[in-house]
Amino acid sequence: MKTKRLLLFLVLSLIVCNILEAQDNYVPTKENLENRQWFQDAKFGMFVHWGVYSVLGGGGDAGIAEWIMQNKKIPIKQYEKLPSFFNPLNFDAAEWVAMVKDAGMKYITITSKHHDGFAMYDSKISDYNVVDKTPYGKDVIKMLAEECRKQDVKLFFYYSQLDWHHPDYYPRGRTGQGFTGREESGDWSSYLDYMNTQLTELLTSYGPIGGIWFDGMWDKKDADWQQGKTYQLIHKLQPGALIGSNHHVKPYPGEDFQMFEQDLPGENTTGWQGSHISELPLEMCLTINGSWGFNLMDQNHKSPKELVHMLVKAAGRNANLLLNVGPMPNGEIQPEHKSSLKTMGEWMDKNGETIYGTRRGVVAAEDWGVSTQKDKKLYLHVLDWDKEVLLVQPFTEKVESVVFFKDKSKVNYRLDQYGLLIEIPKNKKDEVDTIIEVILK
Ligand code: FHN
Repeated sequence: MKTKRLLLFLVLSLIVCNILEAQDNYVPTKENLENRQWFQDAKFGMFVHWGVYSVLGGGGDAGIAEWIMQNKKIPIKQYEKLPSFFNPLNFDAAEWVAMVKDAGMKYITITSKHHDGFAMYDSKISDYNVVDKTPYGKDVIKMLAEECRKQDVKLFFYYSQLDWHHPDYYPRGRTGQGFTGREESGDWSSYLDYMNTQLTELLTSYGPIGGIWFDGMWDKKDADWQQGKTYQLIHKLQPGALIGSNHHVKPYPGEDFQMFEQDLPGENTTGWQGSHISELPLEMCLTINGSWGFNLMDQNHKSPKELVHMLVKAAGRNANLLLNVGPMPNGEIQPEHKSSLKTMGEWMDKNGETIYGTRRGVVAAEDWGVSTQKDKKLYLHVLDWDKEVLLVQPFTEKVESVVFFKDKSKVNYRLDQYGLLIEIPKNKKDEVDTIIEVILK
């Protein structure tokens, strides 16, 4: 077994070493560009934060559960006991993927390794993984990948560059200091080789994947991440795979999409977002309550209406919504989250035409709502407006017709130099989103 591992490591390292140039002059392949378009059309995906931290369910705090190792200063020696309690007997990949489809979601992005360094797949370079260290002993990522393929859902891998477990993640960054019990030494380039080898495993053992969702560079902002080498490796192994990195700054060469965490593009309630919105496909990720990983004490769930609003507002800003669930240690998704996803799916069943395949409409996002558009069809999503007359301005387009999307009944409107004035009688208002369909000339 050991010799097999060593051999595989050598082969993977050889692939890594052959790819040295940076991605500065990166030109995406045709397949990659097509996937970017697919991504922008898809609009809605499920983020999954699942790891051995779920066993602790946040440890009684309402904080971010997957950070428990750092927040409670749990040394590696103690944290390493957690995998032995991780036995998700109720995990049913087919059910997860069916739930995703029913919610109207088109892809899943799952944590292959979070900051705790524990691989949720059968890593060969390290036995700190779900197959070797848990009583469950199965590769949950493989099970999910197979089911995604069967049910035609794309799978992306989240990968944390930050690592609180690996000794060579050194010099340490802002987190994972002291308490972990690691020696105050390490070889950064060995860590990068380790990371590239794990990425190679992920890109060669699970079939075609949607892309890699990086996180954690912010921990060591000024380190030499040799990103070009990593990005080139990924694009060489799977040219169509989309790369995004949650570094909270302007995208670097080689990245294929840009993400925003807990904020719509252009907003910065978290204080993490840079002001730059790139021309790349955009994605906003969001928690349903306040935690990414499963948190027993966090009952602060956003309502289905709030969640639909986020999806619509993101679409009106050209961004996808990647909505997070933190599965429980038994492998099930929290019932509250399942129920919200079901309600969103019902909404998408009726109104998906105004979201999927659209782009931000000609009318800019306003306090009352947003617009989405596909060719000559402009959809005004009136989300927050209690008056019966709405003046949409500026509005310089020529109009063919204006109807309520729901029943195609005519909307009384006036178009003049002030903009497009529309009447929304009380009985036509939708509690969640009053959608007005405007056919442009
Ligand atoms: O620290 C992580 C956090 O646990 C979670 O994974 C989110 C998801 O966007 N990203 C990080 C913070 O930027």
